Amino acid sequence: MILVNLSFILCVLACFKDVIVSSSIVTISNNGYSGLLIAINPEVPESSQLIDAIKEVWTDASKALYTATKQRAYFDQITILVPKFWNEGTYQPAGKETYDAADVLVAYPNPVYQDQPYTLQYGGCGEPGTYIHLTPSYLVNDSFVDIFGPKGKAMAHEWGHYRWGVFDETPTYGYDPFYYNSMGQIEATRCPVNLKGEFKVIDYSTGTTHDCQRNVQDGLPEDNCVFFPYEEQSSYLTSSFMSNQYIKQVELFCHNDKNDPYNIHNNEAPNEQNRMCNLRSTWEVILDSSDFSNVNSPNVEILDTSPTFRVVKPSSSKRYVLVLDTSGSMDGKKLEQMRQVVSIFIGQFVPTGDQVALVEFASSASKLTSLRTLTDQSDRDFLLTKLPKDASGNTCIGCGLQSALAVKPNTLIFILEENGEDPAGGNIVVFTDGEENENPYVKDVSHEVLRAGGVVHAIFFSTSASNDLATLVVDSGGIWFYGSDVSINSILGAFQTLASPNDGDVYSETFQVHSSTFDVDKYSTYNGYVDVDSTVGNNTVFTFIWDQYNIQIEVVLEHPSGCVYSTNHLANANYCTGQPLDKVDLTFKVVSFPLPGTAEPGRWRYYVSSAADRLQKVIASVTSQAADRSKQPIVVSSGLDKTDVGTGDAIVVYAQVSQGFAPVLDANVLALVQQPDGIVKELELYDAGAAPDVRADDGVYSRFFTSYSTPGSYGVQVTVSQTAKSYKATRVAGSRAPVNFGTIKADGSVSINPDGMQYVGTNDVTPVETGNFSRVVTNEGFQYTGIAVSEADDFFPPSAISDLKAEQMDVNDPNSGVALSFTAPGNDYDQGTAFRFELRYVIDNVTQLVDEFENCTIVEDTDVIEGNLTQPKVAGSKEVFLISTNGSFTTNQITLGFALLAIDESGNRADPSNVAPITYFYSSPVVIQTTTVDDLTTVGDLTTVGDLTTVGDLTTDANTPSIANDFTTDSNFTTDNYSTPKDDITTEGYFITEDYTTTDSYSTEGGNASRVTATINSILFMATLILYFLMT
Ligand SMILES: [Ca+2]
Ligand SMILES: [Ca+2]
Repeated sequence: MILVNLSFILCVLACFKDVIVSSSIVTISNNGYSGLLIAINPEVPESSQLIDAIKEVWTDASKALYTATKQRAYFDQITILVPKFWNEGTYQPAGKETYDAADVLVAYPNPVYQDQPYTLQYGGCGEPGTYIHLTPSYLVNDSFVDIFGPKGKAMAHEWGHYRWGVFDETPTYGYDPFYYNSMGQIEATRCPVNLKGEFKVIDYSTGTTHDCQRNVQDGLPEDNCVFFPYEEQSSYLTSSFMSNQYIKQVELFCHNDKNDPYNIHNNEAPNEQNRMCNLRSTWEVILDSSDFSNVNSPNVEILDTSPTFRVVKPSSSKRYVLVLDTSGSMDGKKLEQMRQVVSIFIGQFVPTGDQVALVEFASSASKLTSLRTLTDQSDRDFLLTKLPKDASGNTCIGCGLQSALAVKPNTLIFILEENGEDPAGGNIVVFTDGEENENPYVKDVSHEVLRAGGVVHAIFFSTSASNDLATLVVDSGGIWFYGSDVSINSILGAFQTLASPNDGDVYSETFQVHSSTFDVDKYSTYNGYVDVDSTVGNNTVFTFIWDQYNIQIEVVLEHPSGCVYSTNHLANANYCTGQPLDKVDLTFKVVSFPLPGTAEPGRWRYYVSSAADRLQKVIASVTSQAADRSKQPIVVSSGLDKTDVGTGDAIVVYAQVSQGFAPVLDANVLALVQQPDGIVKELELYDAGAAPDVRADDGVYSRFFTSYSTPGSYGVQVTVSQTAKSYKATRVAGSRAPVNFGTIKADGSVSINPDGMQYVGTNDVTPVETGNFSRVVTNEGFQYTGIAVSEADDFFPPSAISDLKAEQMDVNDPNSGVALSFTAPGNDYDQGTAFRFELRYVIDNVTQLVDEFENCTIVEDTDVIEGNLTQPKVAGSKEVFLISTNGSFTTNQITLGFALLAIDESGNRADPSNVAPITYFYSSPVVIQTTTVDDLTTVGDLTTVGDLTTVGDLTTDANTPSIANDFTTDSNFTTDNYSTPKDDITTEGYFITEDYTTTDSYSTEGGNASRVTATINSILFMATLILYFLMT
């Protein structure tokens, strides 16, 4: 418990990750994984004990993984990246490794998960996760073994989520912990069903358990009921790692191998694995991964699975070589725009201490400056004087790359290593507007760049990306952006993203809080505003870029209090302290207002006017840093599921909004997708748990994008702002290591795990309203390589429904029907409205819906009691259908499975939905319970039934007076120990007894005795019945 409290104290520290696309470089060959990167957050103090703990845990993990994969995989090479300020130990210099690209983060706790290991996993079945998060406390404290099992096994569980995209088989948030199996019996959600145990409610205050009650409505166990596995399982049990990894015998994954029926997948459990992977076992999904399909077959000869570890530290500064295109096509406006954005990158974005060099290329390339460390303003000013002013000639991108690597061609004295550093990990940023047309080509120099370890990024200032350069970018671990000269704010955003320190230190990160493009003519004033929130404010800069003439724009910036800063320096009674603040750069056509201190939170307004005779196109951008280290800034990161998309395929845009590790919910999240023609399409992203969004309310917002028009490169920006309801979440749905709440020992006694208590329920924390805020992030771009699409074309089917749920309307009524609920897909994936649904079902063999949907029985319109299969609602709406199940069955219950798909008006068919199985009762499973309830209405509170076995509890129940009324005329039962009624009841005459359970004892007082006896007998009788029922 001490650990928990400590966690909360430490949690004021921030930890996050900038890019949510998986940037893992883990590979597997000869059964060994290499490239695994474990990064320690900069807030974690230096600790050799922590390094040792990481090594020990992952050495164990390697062994567990080798067993779990049946000798197919282990961890061969692992790199540990320590923070750059750790300086007591001996660390090798890091190459490309960055905190943001790590597979495993070692950072202070997520306020909701505390020290529970978990994986950020928002992709579909079989898709990799974003990172595994471990806390230093988890790694170094042995006490966690009691809660999550041996750490190596817990890591193997998380690796399942992270690497192979399998999901939990235990009930995670939003999934039912108990269900009726096809025999009509209650089962705990788990895998396999042969993992045996009992259902208990834990009373942590007394350290005791009691049997679970059943709900009146559906007969399933009460809310606080927990599955307690037996500590000793059958010797056949070996699975499952995604279910109860803490059980001693669990060493493998649930599978579909009929030769081992004991550990076969449980496809009846209502868990995330069954929903997301459509009833497939975790082991099937794992074997289908590229790690194992036709490669890395089992190798029993690996005797030592211990990984080798490298411990590395990043260099203290980042290095950038800007490789700028000055070919003829850049001449004029484009060159000027490039100069503007690069001037802001150098002037504002690159953190102090980092290094920048400049190279230009056209028909050939030349170095403009060596790497220069940005120590003060003079260094930035010096670099700005070196920016190219002319453009002519051909485009030789390979020359530029070679020049980034070599001062003189062929000597390979790297610019990146001029200051004595290893070129590995240095950033080469290529800014180009065209296809290369001069030797050497990119493909001729790619190997040199890769060998040197440089990370290549590209900004394509054109309608298409150079394929070879895009490939090199991806291969080198860089990112590429696409921008149009129609509006350069996305390019500005790209430079903003590139300037991120990638080291996990959110307090040194610069955030873009506003970005907009607008026109100003001579006779009008444009006004806009920015909501600066209290989590940012340091080093806030308002920047305005204009494009016409050397006639500057006039800008008035209004503080939330009403005072102003202005480019007009004439006397004004309402100037803020510090006026004049503006820095006007006529060379680059940029006005900026670097605010002193911490910007006042609130709404800042700006007014822009121009004296030019022609329209001025103006870009406004506002950047800021965290206010102080006591308050985590709200952070947005975004990603795409791919960077290449063809005809008929959709791309998924993700954005994660968080404050520290806590998700921000109900935010207004928009993706702005810039087409090759410069037109921007707006797409709202949702966190509702409908495809493509895996989980509702986890702060990851997702949406399909299908609005392609022409082949070419598309840029993506994401803007996020609050809605009236935005708040920091109270809970997180996610892929956590299941908790050992306790076990049943071999002698039948219950062993409660006291440390499990903190993980009971949903771990709600108090919601915090965000207030007004705004953020802009610029994402990597993507290429559409399909055919041109016109308005009339319809290449896109509706999306596959991923959240179908089936429930019997009323388990007590055999004619109540099946309620189906799901989120409506659209005409094109999740856009628009589909044309109709095709709903099918099977009896018993529910996997038939997965294997051969088309051969399953169709649900006719006449079977639909409520809803209309031919009138889908608009995408994102909640759909509910009530299906008739009238018929004559001789059994008490049957198993039904449902699945459906949507069809658009062009006849495009979606893939079938997840399969929703249901046990449908013709004979109510809660009949006995109902009778019991009726009989016990005098008690008024069925939840005390279990307590009746420990009779003393009854008197503590709030509803006791209703019992008391039956027994007595007043408050005899308000005292605290019913099991020794003598003590309690002496205050009134009639119940003076020696033995409460013996009915004659009550008759000693005559009068009320018979009524009392009857009632008590009734209660005891029913309690016996219920116990009997629970035991069967
Ligand atoms: Ca989500
Ligand atoms: Ca369509």
